[in-house]
Parts: sequence; structure tokens; C-alpha cells
Amino acid sequence: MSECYVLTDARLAPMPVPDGQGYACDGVVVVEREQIAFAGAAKDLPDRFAQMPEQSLEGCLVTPGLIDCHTHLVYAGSRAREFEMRQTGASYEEIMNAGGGIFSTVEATRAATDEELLSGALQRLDRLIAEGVTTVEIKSGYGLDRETELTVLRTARALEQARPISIKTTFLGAHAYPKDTTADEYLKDICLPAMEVAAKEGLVDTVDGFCETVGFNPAQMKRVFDRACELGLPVKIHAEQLSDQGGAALAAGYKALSADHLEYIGDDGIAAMADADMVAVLLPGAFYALKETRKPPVQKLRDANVPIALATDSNPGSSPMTSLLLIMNMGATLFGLTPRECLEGVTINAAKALGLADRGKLEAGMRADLAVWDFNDPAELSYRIGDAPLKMRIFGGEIC
Ligand code: DI6
Ligand code: FE
Repeated sequence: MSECYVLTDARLAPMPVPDGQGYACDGVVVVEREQIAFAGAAKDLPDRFAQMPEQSLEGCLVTPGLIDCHTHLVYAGSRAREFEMRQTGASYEEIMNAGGGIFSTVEATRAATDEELLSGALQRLDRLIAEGVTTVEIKSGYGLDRETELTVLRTARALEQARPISIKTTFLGAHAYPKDTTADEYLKDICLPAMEVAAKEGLVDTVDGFCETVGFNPAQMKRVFDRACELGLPVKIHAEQLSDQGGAALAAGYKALSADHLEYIGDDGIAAMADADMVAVLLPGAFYALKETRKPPVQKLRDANVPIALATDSNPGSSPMTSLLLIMNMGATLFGLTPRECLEGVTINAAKALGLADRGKLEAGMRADLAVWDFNDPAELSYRIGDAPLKMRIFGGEIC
């Protein structure tokens, strides 16, 4: 297609449009090189675009390209055996304390070749791409030694060369610490130096940590965040997933982009997140797979005006899945989000959780990352279960 083209007869969502449904009918999107030049009602289309090549979308829905803002996509091995153990009564924490869990994935990831890591990640990434995903965040955290952490981040960066996708990387060296050391020793000798090298090599966009009884305590998280600040990197946190450690409030003190999971967050944590303008990233895949019964306090987050994002948390242990559309369905069915909240959770609010102001909205000046769906009602996106009726995917203005 040419440098500039016009998609006509579209429905656009999410839009702040006064038809009460959250979408615009008879919509038009103008794509100019890699940006959106106009998005809105056909009657408002500026004259200068009237002569550009047109393609009718025959009433189909256009959304921003979807954004998966929390994944652990690069790893090796499978944890199907542990799934079997959990089915016969062992808990996630028990398996981890016995040297399984994250540690079994660390072992497999260290043993994998670069090609194996890349091809495993590509398989998972292709499933996301097939659902109209155009930006994916990927964390390290299955290396836990300097070389493997760097390899995982390099692999994440390499995915951007292999597919039409934006990748944002997150250093999650503070995911767990090897059994033969203490958390503090690991931070001092391995994690913090690895963060520094990764940052110098330009491999890190954000720094994250697992603040949990089976992870790092708030004082240890503070060390991680202090070093991230010294390196000029924004932070986020895995917080209040299995217990309330005050992680979200701690991260708020560092103006973190997001706190993720949050099943056990208390009122103080929510207030701190609201003050710091943080995003609550909810991960219903992990909630479901761990058979968690405590739900994140969605109504309290709404009342406090904390934006809510949704993500796959794709990882081999607590969320072995690669469907952001299924996550939207789970966000609605398990957590009570509205279809509109689910869509905003994988577009505008997911962009905010990554600190990205150039995407996630159908607006002039945004990146032309778009998904065109084979239906017209945005509620279909979270209503359907395990269905991906993507008609067209546009990445940086290119149809692909
Ligand atoms: N929380 C999670 O749900 C994942 N990591 C984390 O910090 C689980 C990672 C795993 O079990 O491999
Ligand atoms: Fe996670």
C-alpha cells in the first residue's frame, strides 16, 4: 500500500464517543507512514485525505494493536510435571521451596542454546501476533546468573528483528535467588551487577522484582529500585500476589509505572498507587492457574481511579498461556471487568503500564499499530472464549 491510505466504513474502539457504546460508527482511520494521521467519524475527515487510496472495512471493528504489558516469554522447558503435582495437592510455594518452580525453569533456561531460547519464544510470540498484539513486554528472571540474564534479554531484543512487533524489555533479576546463596548475597554479587551490565548494553527498558515471601522482601526490593534509579531506569513490581508485603506502596515511593497481580493489596497500597499515578496490572491467567480464590479489589481500584491493565503473565509456572483475548475474557468473567475495561486494559492502560505515550489509542499522532476484527461490537473481544477472529493487523502502518 502507499505511504498514506484511508480505512473507511470502520467501527472504532475504544473511543470517547457519545453513542453510549464506546465505539464510533462510520469511522475512518488515516494511516500516514508509521502514524495515525486521523481517526474519527467519516464526516470529520479533513479534505486533504479525500484523494488518498481507500479500503473499506465493511463495518468491521478497528482497535489499537493489542499490548501485552507483562510476560516472561523467553524461557526453556516445561512445568507440566509440576502441574500434575499441584493437581494432587502440592502448593506453588511448596514446590518452589523444594527446588522446583522457578528453579526448574532456571535450570532448563541455562542449559538451552541461544537458538532453542529464540525458537521457543518465537512460537509463543507468534500466538500473540495472531491475536493482533503489536507490543509485548518481556522480562528476564529465568537466568539468575549474569550471563543467562543477559542472554534472555538479548533474545527478547532479537525477537523485534524476527517479527513485526515492538518489544519492551524488563530486567527481573530479582525474581528468585539460587538455593546455594541468600537473597542479600545474590543481590550484591549477581543481580545488581548484572543489572548494571544489562543497562550499559542497552538491554533494559524497565526494572522489576518479585516482592513476596518466596521472593524478595521490601528492604531487598528497595536495594533493587535504588540501583535502577541510579541507572535512570523506571521500575515496576510483582506485588501482593500471594500475600500483602506492602510492595505496591514501596514501588509508589519510586514513582513506579505499575504494580502487578495485587490479589492481596490493601487500602493503603491502593491509595499509594493512586497518588503515584501507577497502573494496576491484573493477571487473571495466574489467578486461574494457581486456583487463587482471593480476587484483586477491582471496585476499590476503580473508586481510587487507578487505571487497570490486563496481561497474560505468560510463563511456564503460574500462567502457561499465550492468549491475550482469553485474558480479556477472564478479566471480565473472573474479575468482573466490563468489556470496555478489558479493551482499555490491553490498549491505553497497558501502554501506560509500559510508560509508552505513543500508542494504545486511536488518535492522530499515535503509532499506526492497529487490529481489524471480523465483527463490529467491541464486547465480542472479551465475550468470546478462545477465539481470534483477526481480519487484519497493521504494525507501524504496514499490513502484516
Ligand atoms: N509471579 C508469577 O506468577 C511468576 N513470577 C512471578 O514473580 C511465576 C513464575 C514461575 O512460576 O515460573
Ligand atoms: Fe509475572
